[in-house]
Amino acid sequence: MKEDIINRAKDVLDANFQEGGFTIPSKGLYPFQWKWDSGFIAIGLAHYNTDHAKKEIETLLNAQWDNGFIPHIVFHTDDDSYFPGHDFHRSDLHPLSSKKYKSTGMTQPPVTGFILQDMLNIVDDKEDMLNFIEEQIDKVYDNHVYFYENRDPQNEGLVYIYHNWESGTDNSPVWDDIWNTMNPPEYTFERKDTTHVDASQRPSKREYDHYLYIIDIAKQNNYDDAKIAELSPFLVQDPLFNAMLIKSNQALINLYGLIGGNEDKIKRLLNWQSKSIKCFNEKLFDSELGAYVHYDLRNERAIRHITSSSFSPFFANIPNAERAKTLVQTMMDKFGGEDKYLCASFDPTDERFNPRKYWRGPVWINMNWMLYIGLKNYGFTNMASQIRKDSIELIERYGFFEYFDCRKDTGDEKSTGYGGDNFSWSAALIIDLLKG
Ligand code: 9WN
Repeated sequence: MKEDIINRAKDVLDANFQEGGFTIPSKGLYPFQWKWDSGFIAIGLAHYNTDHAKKEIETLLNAQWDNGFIPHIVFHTDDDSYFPGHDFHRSDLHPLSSKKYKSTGMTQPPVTGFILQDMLNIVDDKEDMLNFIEEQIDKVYDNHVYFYENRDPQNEGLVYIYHNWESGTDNSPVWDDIWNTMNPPEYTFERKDTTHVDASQRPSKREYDHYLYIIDIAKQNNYDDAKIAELSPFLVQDPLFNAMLIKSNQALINLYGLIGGNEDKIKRLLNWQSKSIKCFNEKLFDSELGAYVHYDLRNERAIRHITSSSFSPFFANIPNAERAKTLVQTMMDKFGGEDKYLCASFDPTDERFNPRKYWRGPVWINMNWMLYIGLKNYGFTNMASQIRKDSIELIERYGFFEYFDCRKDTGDEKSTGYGGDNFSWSAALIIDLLKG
């Protein structure tokens, strides 16, 4: 059974690998290279095709801008089956954007640092992988410099995102609080996603108006970070995004340690690290909810809802032992129970929860993978095993979908996985969970 899933997962990844040396997340729905997808995909590839794993990361990092920024989508081809495409995003407006690759002008969670370390841990030929890492690591470091120098206006050690697509958790109910502060124009455009996936599983047209409007403001200012910080109606300190940055800081410290030299960089990373972890714990923990929450920097208030991102600090070793216990208790009370698969992307007890709509409730394998590793490292073995078991069961039951209903019994005989099928990171991370 285990070998069968691994073989089928490899088939998914191989079918999604493109001539240009990158892997699309899902055929039809997502035809380009996405930043955090690439990282998760490289982990799966590292288990059986090191060349492709290296290529995946190299191709992404080749599209880096001269200011260290790494975009969320790299448009390697002129495929017009995705909206909004490169002609809407217009990365060329930024003076330091890549001249060679068209991309978006927004980013995604900074996974690449810890991915490099994971790749090294997975492969047999450590020397070869360390050589590769030595070639690439400064690009990732420069990306962290970009974040701390441009995305932290109050010098807190916490970086902001200026668009919900930067979070990776695109239509989380958390963003509803921001949408309530905005009134964007009605855009006229042709949705492409809903030609691949039922509209009930995707964001609404009105949500897309908000998404496009924020990009328009950034474009009117040529994607200038200082202007975005001043003007964007969406400016959020996201626990998931910052936890990934902290996890990647630590990986860079470890990897530079193995490579040798680079004392100045290690010193700078260590400074960011202590400041970021401290502020993360002081500012983003909500003791009444017993969980970490998002902070709306534009409107200077916490967004008090619990999501799977609320538990991502486990992955980056952020909570102390006492807080970790509180966090697990919250997870068990609200997200756990015999009738549910772990871990819903949004609090199932909250009225905004929707079990089948994208990031408003469904289980995502990348979040589960992160939570599994985090909980295991903290010694919450039962909870970690449950998340691993549930992830494997969902894939066995439904296939390599993008997201899944967390209810074990939906009362619907036709229940299936949701979103894109043959979804790359679901395949990649199941390989890692099964081999780990
Ligand atoms: C916008 C590719 C991406 C993921 C995101 C996921 C979804 C895109 C979309 O697909 O977002 O970036 O068009 O909905 O939410 O996490 O990286 O798989």
